[in-house]
Amino acid sequence: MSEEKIVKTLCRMCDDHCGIDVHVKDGKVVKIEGNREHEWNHGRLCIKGSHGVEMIYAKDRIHKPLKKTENGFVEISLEQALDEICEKLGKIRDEYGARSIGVWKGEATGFAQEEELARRWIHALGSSNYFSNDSECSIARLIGASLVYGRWSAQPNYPNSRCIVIWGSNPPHAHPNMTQQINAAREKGAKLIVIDPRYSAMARQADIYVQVKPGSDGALAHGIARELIAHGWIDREFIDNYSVGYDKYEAYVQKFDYAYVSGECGIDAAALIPQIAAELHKAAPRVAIYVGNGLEHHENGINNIRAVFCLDGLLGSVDAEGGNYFSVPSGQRSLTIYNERPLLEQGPIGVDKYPVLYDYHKECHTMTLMDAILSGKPYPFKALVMTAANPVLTNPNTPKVKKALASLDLFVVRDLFLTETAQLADYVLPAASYLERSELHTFSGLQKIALTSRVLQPEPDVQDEYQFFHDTAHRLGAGEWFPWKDEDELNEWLVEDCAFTIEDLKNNPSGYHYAEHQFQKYKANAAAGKKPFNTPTGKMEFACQYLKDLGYQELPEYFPPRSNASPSAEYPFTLVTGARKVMYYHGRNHNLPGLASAMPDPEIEMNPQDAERLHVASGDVVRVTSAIGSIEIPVAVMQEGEIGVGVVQITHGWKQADVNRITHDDRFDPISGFPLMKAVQVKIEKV
Ligand SMILES: Nc1nc2c(c(=O)[nH]1)N[C@H]1C(S)=C(S)[C@@H](COP(=O)(O)OP(=O)(O)OC[C@H]3O[C@@H](n4cnc5c(=O)[nH]c(N)nc54)[C@H](O)[C@@H]3O)O[C@H]1N2
Ligand SMILES: Nc1nc2c(c(=O)[nH]1)N[C@H]1C(S)=C(S)[C@@H](COP(=O)(O)OP(=O)(O)OC[C@H]3O[C@@H](n4cnc5c(=O)[nH]c(N)nc54)[C@H](O)[C@@H]3O)O[C@H]1N2
Ligand code: SF4
Ligand SMILES: [Mo]
Repeated sequence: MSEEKIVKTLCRMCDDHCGIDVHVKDGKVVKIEGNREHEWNHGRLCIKGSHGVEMIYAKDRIHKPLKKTENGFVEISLEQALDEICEKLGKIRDEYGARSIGVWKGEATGFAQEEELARRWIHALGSSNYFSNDSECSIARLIGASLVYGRWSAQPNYPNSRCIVIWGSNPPHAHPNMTQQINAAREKGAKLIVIDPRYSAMARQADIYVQVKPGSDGALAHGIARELIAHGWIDREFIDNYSVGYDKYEAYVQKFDYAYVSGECGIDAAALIPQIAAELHKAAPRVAIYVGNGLEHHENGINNIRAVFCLDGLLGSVDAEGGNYFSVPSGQRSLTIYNERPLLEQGPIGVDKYPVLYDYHKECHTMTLMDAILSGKPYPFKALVMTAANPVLTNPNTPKVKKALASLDLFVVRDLFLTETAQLADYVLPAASYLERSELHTFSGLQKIALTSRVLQPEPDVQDEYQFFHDTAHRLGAGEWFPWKDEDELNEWLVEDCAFTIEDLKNNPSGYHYAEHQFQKYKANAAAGKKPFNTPTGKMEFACQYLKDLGYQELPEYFPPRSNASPSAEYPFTLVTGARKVMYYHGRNHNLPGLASAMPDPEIEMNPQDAERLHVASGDVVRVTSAIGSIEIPVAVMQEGEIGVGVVQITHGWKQADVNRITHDDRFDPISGFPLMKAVQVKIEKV
């Protein structure tokens, strides 16, 4: 019997990346605890983090490559699987061209080097068709921030904030460490404003809670802007020197008086807006506004998000201490090869419909892909390699997703489990979990970087992301792009231009602090003769010529959501989907009893007045129908005020009541291409 040892690394049961102490005995993980020395989580873990052990050793984990035959899946060797997959990919490439092949990265491996590896791989093979969960995850708000102030990922600087606005996000369920930072700031006196159609866990702690109708956030943002402007509570110095389009914007927001905002948002704007504006003014520029998924999954998503980010400009909180901070990058090298091989001439799927998504994120559009597979237009799309995703449960219009993926000539899925999506694959490859890989992670808000430890060696047929892309690229004649022997060599290369080394990272398993915070860098940029902001004009853009040139609105114009503009007699309820539950992660963890036992059944959250009208009580089953389809699901009647009248909520990821069977893959935000998932018009009947 060997001694129990502790290996410090990061949790990746969610994207929060908490510092963890992994207890290992006789080559097995026996326990996962929080790392108390880690500045991010200070030893805290959520329920998913400690259950990492259960996932790693789950009974249904796949250990061998699976090949689909007439008699179902059979186990084959890794060598055979890779040889056969590459032979088929090669043939498809010869027959239909490289662009008939694509790669798709899901949420489970992260947004840094694993994402870039997938991008590199597909471009190395000569195709530009890179897809990911990002077509419906957080990218809309990042594009929104980029359009307004040229910054991909602004980080609310909560520790120094005096007023925090959580807009369409529920950190206690979705972002545990952000919640701790918010709590700490509140202990120092910061005010909290929460804007959400549900009285969420975060809303319960708010000084001001605004129960908006889904999709009406742009109207509220403009109403707040109008109030700030009317009082002169705006940062004139910032606006005059560092922004464009202010006058047009000021004229536009005048329409958003209390009456209009009250009608659109379903709130008492005359009471709430003066309160909100006064709090923002008292705290400015130390106002940290965080936008979540709640604003993204709408047909008017980007413009509503732009409307919110314009408030940062009015308040001068852009890149300010306690405001929305632009963190300093670590200098890590990029793996993408867009400069070397742009491949734009190939017509990446969806680029014609959603040029902004491609321009800002080089992302093809997953929902357009389903149509392309099924129709063969604009060109035949035949083979897809997918890693760390489960779109059968996570993309809208499940029946179409299944039909499309099942009709591919070659579909390869890398996962830990035989998911609903993997079941459609021709080959399923067992993937290394986060404890079986080593990769870099940047905590941008803290300006720290860490190298994760390969706590366990993967089993012989289980590959990490790099090894898979390396081995297949070499078989397909693209080995020159994957010269590194393994992940460790790759990690060395990634930090070669940095002011620190891999040794520094190994010596600092709780994170290496690579830079001090620098606020309001636009001033230093201007003084040095550089563009203050990374936008086309170099300024913060209340009005955006780039969007105008593409035929979109120059100003962040508000368009009422369909549920306001054209209420439907047939589908009278507004369905919000995807509100996070602590124990689940999209389609994940439903197979882990330790987590699933905490919430075994799906539910539709409903206001008591609606429940009474429908003659249903908690536990009764209802049929929920949209223009796309129907599902049946038990009711959970909320307390009065916990959710608006006429609004219902269903969390995605449940195969027995998969809400994405009824979400739309035909209604999108025209700028980002994000699907309508948060104001779906539905009817509800008792079963
Ligand atoms: N436990 C757990 N944590 C997760 C995830 C998970 O699946 N499980 N997923 C992770 C991922 S990939 C992401 S992108 C993040 C998302 O993180 P968040 O954006 O924080 O997601 P939610 O917790 O669903 O919070 C969204 C909130 O928006 C509200 N909302 C819905 N529609 C509207 C609207 O029209 N206007 C406004 N103002 N609010 C609205 C919902 O009621 C909900 O409370 O969470 C991450 N964290
Ligand atoms: N209706 C509705 N639908 C939504 C949303 C919503 O709010 N409403 N939210 C959307 C959002 S924000 C997102 S991000 C997407 C997420 O969409 P997906 O990325 O498709 O979601 P997951 O279910 O998390 O799929 C991750 C898969 O990776 C596997 N996995 C776990 N660890 C590893 C690993 O280390 N390596 C590999 N290779 N695989 C691993 C898991 O078993 C799981 O099957 O869902 C979207 N879908
Ligand atoms: S919040 Fe939970 S799941 Fe996410 S990294 Fe931390 S411990 Fe892991
Ligand atoms: Mo996401």
